[in-house]
Amino acid sequence: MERTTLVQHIRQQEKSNPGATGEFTSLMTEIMVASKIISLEVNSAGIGENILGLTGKINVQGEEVQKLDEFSDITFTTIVGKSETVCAIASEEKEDPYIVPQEDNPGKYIFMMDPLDGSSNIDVNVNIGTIFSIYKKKSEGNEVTDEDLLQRGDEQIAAGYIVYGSSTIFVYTSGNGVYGFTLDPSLGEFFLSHPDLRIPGQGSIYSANEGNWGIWDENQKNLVSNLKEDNPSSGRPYKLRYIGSLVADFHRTLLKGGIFMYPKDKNSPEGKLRFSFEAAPLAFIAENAGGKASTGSERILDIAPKGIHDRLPLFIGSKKDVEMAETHLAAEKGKKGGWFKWLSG
Ligand code: P6P
Repeated sequence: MERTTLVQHIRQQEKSNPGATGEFTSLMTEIMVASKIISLEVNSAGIGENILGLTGKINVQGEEVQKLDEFSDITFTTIVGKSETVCAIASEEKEDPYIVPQEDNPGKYIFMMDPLDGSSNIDVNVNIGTIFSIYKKKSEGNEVTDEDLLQRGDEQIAAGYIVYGSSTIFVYTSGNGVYGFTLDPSLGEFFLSHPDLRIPGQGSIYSANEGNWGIWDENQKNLVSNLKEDNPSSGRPYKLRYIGSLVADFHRTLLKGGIFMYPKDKNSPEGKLRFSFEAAPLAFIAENAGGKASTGSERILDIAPKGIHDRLPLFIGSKKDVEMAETHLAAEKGKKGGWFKWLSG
């Protein structure tokens, strides 16, 4: 059987782009190299030198920094920073973006990343992942400005994630379909394993941290109560699946459908997840796979952040399920959401 490598696929995609210079292929190749290095570390974590555990540092998000967080951040920043394809790298782990110095021949792309999302799960061997987003520099001249760093989600050139688990899978879109590649560790090569991924129009799984029930608002509670109602004719109750690692929960949603939600709550009135490093790239992937992504009221890709660490609520997955969620969240306070109204169309 013919096996298409990730680089071959990117080159094929780039051929259909007349203005292509090959810089995008170079950048994606370097992202792939970094992901292979991290995959090796993640899969050997706990064997030999002690790469597990905490560094004792607190990142800009106020979260404890795992050694693998720091390793992943440094690996991507070093490799992508030397690729001569990007002029800035913004990381969830760092307050300020890394600006590529002139002596390193900065390129035309802006690279955004969560270098290792879900890292609190590393020590319990749960899937974790890297999420990335690529924009084009918009401002004139060499300086990187907010015009470059705070772009609307739908100005992304490409987005992707790598999930490090039982196998390492690289998923990306450059706006022309969503493709998944599985790492063959014996060859050290990613091969096309998920051609043209599409999210089912409606699913039967919801994914949320119900431990936050007590700090959710009424409409959010009504939404989840509706999903759990025993009503087989409308495909309910939905199953609950929550891994607590966004990349893993999203990857399952992409493949099986349903809805992942991280709503705002009393402790996180803006929401917990980050626009630049989580919501925008996954929303770009979800929409390119026929799905939907919103804050519960606003399309994620219509948003331009005010700061690179902005947080927001996230409802993402099957189009019908996200629309159903939006209906409930828009219901008048205290009134049940319009599940049946929604179902009857
Ligand atoms: P909670 C992991 O820390 C993370 O950023 C995402 O990967 C995950 O979806 C979310 O937080 C889990 O948050 O509050 O349910 O532990």
